[in-house]
Amino acid sequence: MYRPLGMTVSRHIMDLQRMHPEATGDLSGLLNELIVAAKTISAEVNMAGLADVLGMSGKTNIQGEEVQKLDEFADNTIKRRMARCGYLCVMTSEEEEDIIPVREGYEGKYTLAFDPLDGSSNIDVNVSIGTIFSIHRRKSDDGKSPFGRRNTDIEEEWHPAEGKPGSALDILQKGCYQVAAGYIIYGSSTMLVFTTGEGVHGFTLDPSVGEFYLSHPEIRIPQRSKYFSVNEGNYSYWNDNMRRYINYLKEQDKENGRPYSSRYIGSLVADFHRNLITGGIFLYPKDNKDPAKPSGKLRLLYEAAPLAYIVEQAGGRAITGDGREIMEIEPEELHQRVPLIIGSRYDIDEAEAFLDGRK
Ligand code: P6P
Repeated sequence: MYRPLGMTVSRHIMDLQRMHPEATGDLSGLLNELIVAAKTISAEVNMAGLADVLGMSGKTNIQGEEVQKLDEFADNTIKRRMARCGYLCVMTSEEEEDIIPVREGYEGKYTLAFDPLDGSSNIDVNVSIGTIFSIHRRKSDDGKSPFGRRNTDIEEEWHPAEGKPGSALDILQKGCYQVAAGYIIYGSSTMLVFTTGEGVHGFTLDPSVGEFYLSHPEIRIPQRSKYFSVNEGNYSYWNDNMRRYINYLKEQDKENGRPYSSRYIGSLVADFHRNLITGGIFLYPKDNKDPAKPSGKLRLLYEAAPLAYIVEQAGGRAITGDGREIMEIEPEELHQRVPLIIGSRYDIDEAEAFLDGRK
């Protein structure tokens, strides 16, 4: 499909919809509502240094983390706007313990999982942060996911329980059943990057117009990289295979493109976005640093699964490092954590060989 630069994201979404005559326009409406929420958050984030929104809110979230005022603002902005958009049957937020119901009488056929402001510990030091979202179709009355195959782009004959509130069961679906996933990165510019299963496209916000314009059509992650992103401060908590892999990347072997360079911001969306554009491998493996988090720090529904969908659509790969593809994990609870190793396919394959003990 021809995508001229200067194309707005709204036009891009409508063009995608036109490619599916059976589409009802609900997904387009849902994405456009999310985009309005993103613009609202972007304006607040960019004012953070000036307005009295810096610092802590004095509350803690389900993860036991201090909730920053901007976290709260972002969470509320998305919740309030999406609760009555009419396209969702249920939502869940990384900041909230339980599912978030939609307004009665406004129930629709999709579900939304979101991390309203990931990397919030970086807010006060002006490091890029981001919003991550993941969209599924609700399960049908018989409790089955509507599609049996990955990244379906065909609306099969299916009758959702229209008009009924959704439940956690509608949320707890494999990443491969996602209908759309994306993130907004609030950095030197605000960018929206998302997929609906037909490639990955990036849009940059022109704040003077309030429009997202296509700036990165058909994003493809380089198959091999020269960057690795990991918090080496956790080295002593990793297993031997993980240590061997990172040591291997740092060895001098110019013929085989090593040593790699280390790039780690400590803000997942920023680290992921850089790797998506330049190539790279990001690792947040399981470690024995915190007995309460044996599977690492990152969450499946709000971080790993949406970014896995994006990276696979861009030609990359996402695994746990203990034999599982992120997109195939059956979620068991809303705030489930998983190890995340994601990025350029060659590097993920090589990391997997070390972590399996095969290399
Ligand atoms: P660490 C930010 O708090 C976050 O959730 C992700 O954005 C980031 O990738 C990770 O934690 C950083 O964790 O343990 O390296 O500080």
